[in-house]
This record gives sequence, structure tokens and C-alpha cells, in this order.
Amino acid sequence: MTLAAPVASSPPVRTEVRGRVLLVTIDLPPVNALGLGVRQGLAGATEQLATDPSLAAMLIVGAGGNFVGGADIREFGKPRQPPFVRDICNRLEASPKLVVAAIQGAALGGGLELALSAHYRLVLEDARIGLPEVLLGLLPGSGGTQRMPRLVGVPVALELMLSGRHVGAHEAVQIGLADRLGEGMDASTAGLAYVEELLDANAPRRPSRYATAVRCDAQDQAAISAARDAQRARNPLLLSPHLIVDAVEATLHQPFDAGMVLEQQLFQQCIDSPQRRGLIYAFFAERQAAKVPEANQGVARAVNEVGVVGGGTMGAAIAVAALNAGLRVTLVERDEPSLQRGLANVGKVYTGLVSKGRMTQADQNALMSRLSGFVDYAALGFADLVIEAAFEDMAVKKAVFAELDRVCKPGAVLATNTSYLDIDEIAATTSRPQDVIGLHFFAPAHIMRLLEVVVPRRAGADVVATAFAFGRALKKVAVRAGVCDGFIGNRILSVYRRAADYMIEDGASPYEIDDAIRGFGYPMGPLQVSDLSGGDIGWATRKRQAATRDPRQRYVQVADRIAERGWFGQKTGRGWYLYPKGARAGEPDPEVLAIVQKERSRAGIVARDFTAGEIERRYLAAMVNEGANVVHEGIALRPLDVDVVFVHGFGFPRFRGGPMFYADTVGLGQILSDIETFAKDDPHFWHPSPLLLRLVAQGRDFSSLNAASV
Ligand code: T1G
Repeated sequence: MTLAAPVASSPPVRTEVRGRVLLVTIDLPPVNALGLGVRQGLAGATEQLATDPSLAAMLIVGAGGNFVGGADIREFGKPRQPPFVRDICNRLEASPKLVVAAIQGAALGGGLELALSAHYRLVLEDARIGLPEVLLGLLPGSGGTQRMPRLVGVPVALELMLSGRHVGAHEAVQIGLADRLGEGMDASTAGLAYVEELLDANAPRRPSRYATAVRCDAQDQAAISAARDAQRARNPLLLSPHLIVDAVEATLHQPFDAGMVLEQQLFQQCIDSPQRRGLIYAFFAERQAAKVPEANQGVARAVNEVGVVGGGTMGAAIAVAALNAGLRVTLVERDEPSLQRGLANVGKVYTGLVSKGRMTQADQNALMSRLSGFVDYAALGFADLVIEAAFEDMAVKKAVFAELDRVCKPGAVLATNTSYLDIDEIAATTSRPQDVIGLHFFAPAHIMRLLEVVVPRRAGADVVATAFAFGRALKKVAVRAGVCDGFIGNRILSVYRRAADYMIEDGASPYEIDDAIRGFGYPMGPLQVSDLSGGDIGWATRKRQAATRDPRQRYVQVADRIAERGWFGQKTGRGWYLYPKGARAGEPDPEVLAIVQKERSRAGIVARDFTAGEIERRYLAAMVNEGANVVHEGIALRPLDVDVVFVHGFGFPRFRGGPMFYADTVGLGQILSDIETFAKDDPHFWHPSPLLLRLVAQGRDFSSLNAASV
């Protein structure tokens, strides 16, 4: 069978002579990333500008709604070929003819660096520009650390590079990143008019390297010191933020070219760092997670009207998330007082934002105008999708779904926010199981980006596709999960939390556990998290599971002893830690240590020491092994789905990519060896996952399963 010759796609960079202006259009979907073809095209255009005497200027624009989304980050870690972005930027900046960039949509990373090497920049209303390299474990490696401070000053440049945030059109003009706010939505038209205006005015070329916003004074030096101190406090384990400060500091003391040499050295350190690999993996993984089989099999149904049943903490926050996405929301509660409380819970979120100046009262009024509340389920008759967020009890949920089945229109998607109940069982109580799905939000639901889309056996492909489209609309990171106790996240959490409990009973103090896990990169240790979310929640789960708990399973009672005293954590002033006068930061509690010692004695255990390294290895081995089971059983489609859940929902340090990615960096053979060593003490708990055994036997790693096409 002869394969048809690949159809040459249109060149990624087009040039057109428009009178005295060379119009250069970068056109490489989806984001005009600066891959080799684009770089070659830009180099060619720069040559054309230099050698064509009829040309007086160049205008650079992007096609497809973006300017340039940055370097092609898939190239990192592979041999990279010239021409490099930084050389193209230097040539454009040095051009004796005028170079202008007209920005529509994203101009990020290398895309903004390209624009900064132009002599003038025009932005359209929808522009979003920035240097987000720090989010990928990188730093601007094409002159951004040297040009941006010279254009906007050291303090502003540091804030933008260290936050990685996007700047809108108006702010860009206001801080000096852009010179003109263009009219309309066509970059070429607005850009060409601006170039002609500049040429007619005989506007000078303005190489950014000679801009003078760097003052080299005490204020600049103070900004550098403050940024360095802040990064030491906030991101002690990260590499690139500290190197960004070093690169920017060079603008105070070194000429531009020397600063560029330093930037290249620091950029290479970032490229070589495992943190760049972990962060770029995480970037792609959260996008890959949306690629589920059903997305190709089913067409998402339109969702404009959303119903939420239950106005408690979760229901209200889900309503806020839907309102923020521009949808209309109908909140239903069982009686008037509950409904009023629910509506007030929604209003409270916005009132808080207004009081902090992050929203105007008019914005709040506009958002709340799309919210209505009823105690009659009939109000849900128009809803395209209803999310049940009622009490976590199967009987309650079945009663709610019976009502939804009765009142909702045909084709409405019926979703439950349950965090562990059997959704197959819920679906089976309706006449439309194909329309039932799980949408497991994580508290606070209007802030946490993770959304587990839990797919019961009989769910229609279009219902799954609808759930993912709804997640996108709410700006969530959606991950497909199968039905089991705890789905992906909570199921694995319960296992590695037990590993921590075992270490506590065997000799590690709770506070050593938290210290070790924070040392790995978590913002909080597991016991701090328990105190934050409430020890009563875990206690209720353990009591629920007691009847069916495997008798071979080692059960540690320390957490029960603490919960029995009503020590639920921050909300009661003490849990694993003491919170004097409601302090947020807990203090170790000698009474907790006494409880631990008493439980050790009851269990006949002589405490032994644990190093931070062993705590980390046991905690992560348990996490990875259960993650392998979850993939093996098909609860998660791929290891990357487990990684996305833990990075976005459970505080796993993003620079390590996720538990499964991290396990690959350690080596699955080492992980298995650890588990086999730990199994000597407890073969029931430390039971190697069949998937882990298979991959080690085959000499493969988890990443080899991520490529599985869906
Ligand atoms: N390289 C390669 N692929 C990219 C990419 C990039 N820079 N950006 C996006 N993609 C892919 C993405 O994986 C997805 O693929 C598709 O494009 C659509 O992305 C030299 C070193 C631009 C705001 O950090 O923030 O420049 O899933 O779903 O919601 O100093 O993409 O379709 O197969 O996100 O419209 C710096 C990263 C790089 C920007 C568009 N730049 N990208 O958002 O689409 S390092 C960034 C984004 C650098 C220089 C340094 C967003 C976006 P697929 P999407 P979107």
C-alpha cells in the first residue's frame, strides 16, 4: 500500500510586500510556537528586509488569534538547531530599518522577547503578554531578562518574570511594554497603519537594549534584594526564580551583551534541571488529560443553564464556579431557610472579593443576577446540566436523583458531586443511567482547579464529552476517573496516609512526618492537611469503612484517639497540632505525642528512628504503588492522569511532575525494591502492583503508558 506523499503545509512564516513595509505573518497552529521552521522563516524575512532597498520597515504579526505562544517547549531536552530566537531578536533589534510588532492574543515567553526586540509594539484589546518561563522551570532565554527591565524598570520586570502572569493590553501600554493600543481586531490592518504613521513621522528606531528604565539606584537594588529574599522564603526548592533574579541583577551592573552571556549560562542551567523536565511534563499532562476516548466518540451537549442541588459549602462554591463561567445557575434546596443560607453562601464569596477590591459591586450584582433559588425541583426543568451536591449519604442521593429523573428535561446531564459513593448504583435508580455522571469538585470548588469526571459504566460518550466541556468552561483541569471508593485522588490518599500512620506508630513523630514531606516540596505535610480539612472527615470515613475493612490490614488508632477528643484541627483549635488563639500555624502538641506513645505501648511496639529520607521513600512508594493499581484497574486512563490529579488536587510539588513521573525519575526498579524491602514487615500493605511488576520486568517506565492513544 503506497502512502500519499505528505501534503506540504503552508510555510509557517509568510512575507508579503505591502508598499514599503514587509508584512511578516507567523502562522503555525495552534499557538505559532517558535519551532525551527518559524525561526528559519523569521531569519529569512530579516534577510529580505535587509537586502530589499524598496523596504523601509517590517511588521510582524501572528495568525490564528495569537501572536506567538513562546518557544516550542517540545524541543527542550533535545538537540536544538540554529537559528536561535535570541539571535533573531538581536538581528531584528539591530536592523537599520524600522521593525514593529502588532500583538493579538498571546505573546508569551519567546513570543514577547521577539516583540521586545522590535522598535515599537502595538497591542490589540485581547492581547495577553508575559514571560511565564518560570512556570516551566525556565527563565526568559532570548534577551527578556535584559530587555524587559530596560523597558519597564527592575521592580516591574521582576514581578512579571517571577509571577509569570499575563499582562493585558491596557496595562502593557501603561507600564511601557507596548507603545500603542490598536483599534479593531485585525493585527495586520492596525499594525500596517501604525507602521505608516511611524514612517511618515520619521520615527527613530528604538533598540530596547538602550532603553533607560533601569536606574541602577538604591530602589532597584532594594527590589533585587527583596525579590531574592521573597524567593528564598517562598520557593526555597525551585531553581529558576533565583536565577531570574540573578539575570535581572546583571542589568544594574553589566552592559547588555555581558548580561546576555550571563542569561544564556543561567538559561542552560534551567534547561539541564530536572525541574524543567517536571514542570514541562506537568504542562503537557494537564492538557493530555482532556484527551479521553469519549471526546472522539461523543459530541458535547450545550450547557447554558446549570442546576445545583444543595447550597452548602460545596454546592455554593460549585454555583460560584458556574456563575464565574458566565452560565445561569438555579440553586435548589429542601426548604426556604436552607435556600436562603445557600444563596447567602454564594453571595458571601463575592462580597469578600468586593471588600478586597478584587471585584466591583456592579460585577457582583451582574453575577448574582444570573443566580436564582427555589425549593421546588420543578425549577430544574430547564437545566441542561444539574449537579447534585447534597449530603454524602446514598439514600439522600438516590432520593435527589429520583426527583431529578422526574423533573429534568430529556437530555439533561445529571451529575453527582459525591466524593466516594458508587455512581453506578445512583445511575441505576434513574430511568436515564446514560445521562448520569460524576463531577467530583475539590474544596473550595470555585478555586481548586481539579475536577474528577467520574464515568459510570452506562454513561453515554456525549455525556462524558459534555462533562469535559463543562470543566473547560469552568477553567478546571478535568481528569477522567472510573468508579471505585475514592476514585483516583482520595483512593490513593487513603493508602499513603496509612503509610504515614504506620510510621507514626513505628516511631516517627507526626511532626517529623510533616517536616520530611514539606522537605520534598509539599506546601504542607499530611497531618497539617488533616488539621486544615478537619480530622472529623477522615474519622467518619474510617468508621464507614470499618465494617468492610480487611482483617489483615494493620489499623493504627492514633487518629481515632485524637478525633474522639474532638480535636479536629484548626476548626477546633487543636488536632495533630495546637493552634493557640486560632493561629493558622500549628505548634507540636505534647499531649498528641503522649497519645502516640500510649498507642505504641498498646500495640506492643518499640519505637525506632526514621530519617527524613525513609519517611519520603515509604510515603511515595505507597503513593506510587496505589497509583499503579489505579492505572492497572483502569480507574485512571494513564499514569499522567494520576499525576495531574495529585499536582492539581493534593499539593504534589509541580516541579516534580507528579508521583508517577517522579517514580520514573527514581527508577521503577528502585521503587519496587523499596516496596519489597518494606513488605518484610507488612506483606499485606506492601503488595507490589501487578503493573509495577510488569513494567519492571519489561524494563519500561510509566511514561511508556502515557503515549497510549485514546
Ligand atoms: N510549545 C509547544 N506547544 C505548545 C506551547 C508551546 N510553547 N504552548 C501551547 N502549546 C500546545 C499545547 O500543548 C496544546 O497542544 C495547544 O498548543 C494549545 O494549547 C525562549 C524559553 C499560548 C496561552 O509558557 O500558556 O518561550 O493539547 O490548550 O488555552 O525565552 O498554550 O492541542 O496538543 O494551552 O488557547 C513560554 C505556554 C515557553 C506559554 C494558549 N511560553 N502556552 O492557551 O491553548 S518557553 C509559555 C500557554 C520560552 C523563551 C522561553 C497557552 C497559550 P494540544 P492550550 P490555549
